[in-house]
Amino acid sequence: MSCCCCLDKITNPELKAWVKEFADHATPDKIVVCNGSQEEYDALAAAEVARGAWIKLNEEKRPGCYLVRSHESDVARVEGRTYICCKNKDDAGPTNNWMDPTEMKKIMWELYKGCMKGRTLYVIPYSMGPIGSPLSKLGVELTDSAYVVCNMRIMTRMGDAALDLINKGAEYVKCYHSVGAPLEPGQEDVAWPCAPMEKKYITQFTDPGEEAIWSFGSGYGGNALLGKKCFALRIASALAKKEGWMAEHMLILKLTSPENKSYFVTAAFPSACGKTNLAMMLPTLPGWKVETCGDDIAWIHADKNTGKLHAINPENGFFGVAPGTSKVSNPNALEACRANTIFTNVVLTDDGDIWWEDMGVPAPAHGIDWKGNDCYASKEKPNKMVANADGTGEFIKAAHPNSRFTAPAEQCPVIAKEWEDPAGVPVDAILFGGRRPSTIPLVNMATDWAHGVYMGSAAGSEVTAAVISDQIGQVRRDPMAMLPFCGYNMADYFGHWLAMGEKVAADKLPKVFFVNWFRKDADGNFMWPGFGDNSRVLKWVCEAIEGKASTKVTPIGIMPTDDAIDLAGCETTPETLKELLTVDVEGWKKEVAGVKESWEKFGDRIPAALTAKLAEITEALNK
Ligand code: OXD
Ligand code: MN
Repeated sequence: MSCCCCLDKITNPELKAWVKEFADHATPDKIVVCNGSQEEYDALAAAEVARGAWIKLNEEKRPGCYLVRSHESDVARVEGRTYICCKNKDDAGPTNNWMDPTEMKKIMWELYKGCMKGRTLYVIPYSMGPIGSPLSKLGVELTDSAYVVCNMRIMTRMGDAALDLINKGAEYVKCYHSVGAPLEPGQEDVAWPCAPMEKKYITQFTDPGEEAIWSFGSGYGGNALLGKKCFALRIASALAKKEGWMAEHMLILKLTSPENKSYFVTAAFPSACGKTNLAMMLPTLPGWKVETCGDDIAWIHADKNTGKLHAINPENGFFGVAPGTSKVSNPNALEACRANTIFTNVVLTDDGDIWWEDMGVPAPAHGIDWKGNDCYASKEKPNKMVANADGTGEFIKAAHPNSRFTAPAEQCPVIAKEWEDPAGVPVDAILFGGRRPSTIPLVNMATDWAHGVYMGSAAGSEVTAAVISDQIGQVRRDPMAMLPFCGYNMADYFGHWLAMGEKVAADKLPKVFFVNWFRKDADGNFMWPGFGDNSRVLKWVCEAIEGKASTKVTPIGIMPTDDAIDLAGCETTPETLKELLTVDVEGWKKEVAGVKESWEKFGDRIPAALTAKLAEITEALNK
């Protein structure tokens, strides 16, 4: 191994020893300690282009942008291979895969043996949250993937500044990552190396003082960019429980009224419910403005100065789902990825640009799909692609449904000036939501914090025919949108939410709301226009925060009166709005029974305050 002199940059002896120990085991050809510079990023990208793994996009149309195609088997997070490892199985809870930490370490250490042969070991020091903020946390990821280095540079504050803090003795979380594809001498590398599914492991060790992430076999997104889901949610949620704060799967937005009063709102929605769109929304209500602080993760603390809950976005970029991001749904996201962006698994056009389904622009006459095959604009529908050169035949998904753009947050045209405030932003409202074609009204406010926690614990999304046909209409519960991301027993997590309510005076706690943009009528059409028109709901949320909203008390919470949502200039009729704001008592009885059933697997670990809330709502519905 050529042990490069840049290891000298590591003056923290414990970090140096840890890197050396792993290098001796994984046997890379060389070690590079990443400094996080543009030059370093450019050189890595150029080397990936030179070996044919990445494609440099048209410099005029997409300056500083690259297209990468993953292996066909390595396209998403692998929840079935994701583990929470702690000594006591019950602490991981019934919603997480669990293995004994010693056993898992044995399996994975064996996998790591020689796994970096023929490759470079990159040492990535990084900060989740602004460098030096008391709310930020540090990590070091050891990886053999240049794709990971470049994505981590966009998604985190990576390089010398983070290393400096660690060299001075700051705590950090140790993260191993390998694509799990050693190269024998003379063997040519493939474009996207990875290991077969049965060898992939995404492991979080969560016992106090033992926090670590070991990832093997996948190079994609949340499996490999370890600062994101593994650290900022799974490890962070476990740390947060211990230390008295919260790590949540939430966007953070700043909303400013025509009177120039600003509010900060966080929102937790499961995947495919439009978090990034809401975070960057262009309000249709005149005079209202939405700015973005974050689109995926919020770390929330009780602030000593303001006495309120404050949120920071620990990330530095957006790892957004490409298909569906369009000039209509999210022009700000499109602008954010106009330059300096890594695109993964989208379509390459003949002029060196990119395309995906529902981008709001017609499909190119010819392109290369995410698998590297030719694809053509459909004759039948201009916004679809087919495999036949004459434009006939079945539509294909030319961009993978989970194709992504990795873009720097600062490039978002509506990034809020407070987004990097080291003290975070004061949270005025928390929204929960999901894709619910029936029953759940447009908006509903919790009567108190415990009711808000109940609302979050009941969150879920209805499975549509397009996804899994034998579960149509069924609700998949995804409490607080954290089902795949909570690093410990979810019943204890509900308890922690309740405890956080004690840290702040009742009048300083954020108000909690449940929203549903996805109600459908009997013909299956959406009843609410969504997107920029969601500003109408946000306006009512602000009025409710001010205590000035027109409200009615219902068995399920506090709702707008039929005329309380501003419909000026909106296509929705007052009759439809009335329907969207009606409590379907029979539907709600089933809903509450569904929540109760979803708690059964936690046994008596569900906090009494939540059981009491459920009983209270059931009683009110039965009256
Ligand atoms: C994400 C997810 O990638 O939630 O943000 O899956
Ligand atoms: Mn997410």
